[in-house]
Amino acid sequence: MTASTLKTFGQQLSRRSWAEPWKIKAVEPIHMITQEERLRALGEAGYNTFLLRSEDVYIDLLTDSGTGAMSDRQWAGMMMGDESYAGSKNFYRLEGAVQNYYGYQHMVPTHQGRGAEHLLSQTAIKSGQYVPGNMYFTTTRLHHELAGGTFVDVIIDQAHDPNDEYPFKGNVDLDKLESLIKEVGAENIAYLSLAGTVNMAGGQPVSMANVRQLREICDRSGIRIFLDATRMVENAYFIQVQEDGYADKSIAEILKEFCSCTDGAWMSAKKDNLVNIGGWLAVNDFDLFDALRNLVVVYEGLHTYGGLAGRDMEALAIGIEEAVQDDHVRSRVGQVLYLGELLLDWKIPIVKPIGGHAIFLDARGFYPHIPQDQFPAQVLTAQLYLDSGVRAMERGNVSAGRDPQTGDHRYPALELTRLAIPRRVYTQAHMDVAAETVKTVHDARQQTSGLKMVYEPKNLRFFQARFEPLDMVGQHE
Ligand code: P70
Repeated sequence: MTASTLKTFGQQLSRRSWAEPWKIKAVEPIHMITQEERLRALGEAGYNTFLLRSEDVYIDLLTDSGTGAMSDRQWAGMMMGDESYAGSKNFYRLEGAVQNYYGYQHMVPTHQGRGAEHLLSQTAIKSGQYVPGNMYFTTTRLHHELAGGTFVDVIIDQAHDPNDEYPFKGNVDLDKLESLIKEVGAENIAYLSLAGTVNMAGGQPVSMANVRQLREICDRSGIRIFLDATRMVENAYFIQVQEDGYADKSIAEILKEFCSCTDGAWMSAKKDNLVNIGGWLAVNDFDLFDALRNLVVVYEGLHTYGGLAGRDMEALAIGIEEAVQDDHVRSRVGQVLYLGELLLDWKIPIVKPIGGHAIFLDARGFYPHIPQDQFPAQVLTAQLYLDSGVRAMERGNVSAGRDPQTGDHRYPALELTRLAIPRRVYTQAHMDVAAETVKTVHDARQQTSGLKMVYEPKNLRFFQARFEPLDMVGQHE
């Protein structure tokens, strides 16, 4: 199929519209609790939106992970689960879908993305090696570190500036990568850890030109490239609409071309692949696959289910097919763009350009008076929830954690609050509510004060950390 046969209604008529290519068949009621109840709920949750009960949330923009709506075909597929311990037919359907749409030869299923990160890191990183990548992701970097590796950020500088409008802010800086190779030697580099649309940078894409150049550099030095394909379909969409020569190629064609420049990929299927749980790891090298297949039985399950039920693998195989449909991706990214453009019209500080899966509010722009060790992005998530029951996620100093060497906060350049949009779940009217709450909180920004962290877990602290408003600290002591 060529891209022209896949054009949406809006595109065919040269209109801007990006209406969803589906209608709603089942609904789940949601409701908004009172402001008094929200204040109590947030206090009980230690001012951390990860610790709220979902029943106390009105519009849940915490994450786009596992929160999407499955299609009627996927639900029908759930009834086709073959729950045999070994050799389930759904495994072969999943393997076929990964081979067909991503192009890798060998696939191991995992329970979710971090299961795949664990297996890859333990297998492909030797203690003491470096792992360059286009900005850190929390779980990815932790798995590098747990395997004895050291992550090195080689993303272009523009990615750290929320106002730089370069269209491919996910790109690797080739000079940074080459200097690292020169400095430490190719043998001390485990692999290049490349993410398609960079989550922590604001959902920013990598260009096809960049991955081609990376392939060349890595071929010259014998370094492998592994792709975090979690949101690579959305990356393919940005290539289609922004990179010369790709306007007439389908998302599916672009996805496969991009993946062909890499040696393998890991996946949190809870995002692009439209399932509530699942992941996979796929590589071309048989020996590496053999090692991964041997490790998956220790941590996840047999290599033909990897922690998933047969029915989950079936829904995932169908999800992969649906994920690469051009009209689906256009409407998905279009909804994110709709929310972002409302906020830009109101001059709210957000990361630009607008990315694929979420709007990232620039918390420094909201609260220049709150120092970074009083967690402005955490403050912003709390304020949004208090205003309207909209749940967002901190992506700043709390998420960045502590430097293992110095023990100090990492103080990242980006201090962001993420409004992630689940796939096929909310309507345009819900986006209006989200935009309005952001505006209200922005209008009240000068009266807002910081937070103190009163409980800090060792790993991935953002999930379970607890806070108190600074003006309240001491009242309980
Ligand atoms: C999110 C989720 C998960 C994720 C990801 C990328 C680019 C790997 C994974 C891991 C969930 C999350 C995870 C850690 C902190 C906060 C939120 N991202 N690579 O909301 O996959 O969750 O399936 O193990 O975005 O962005 P998984």
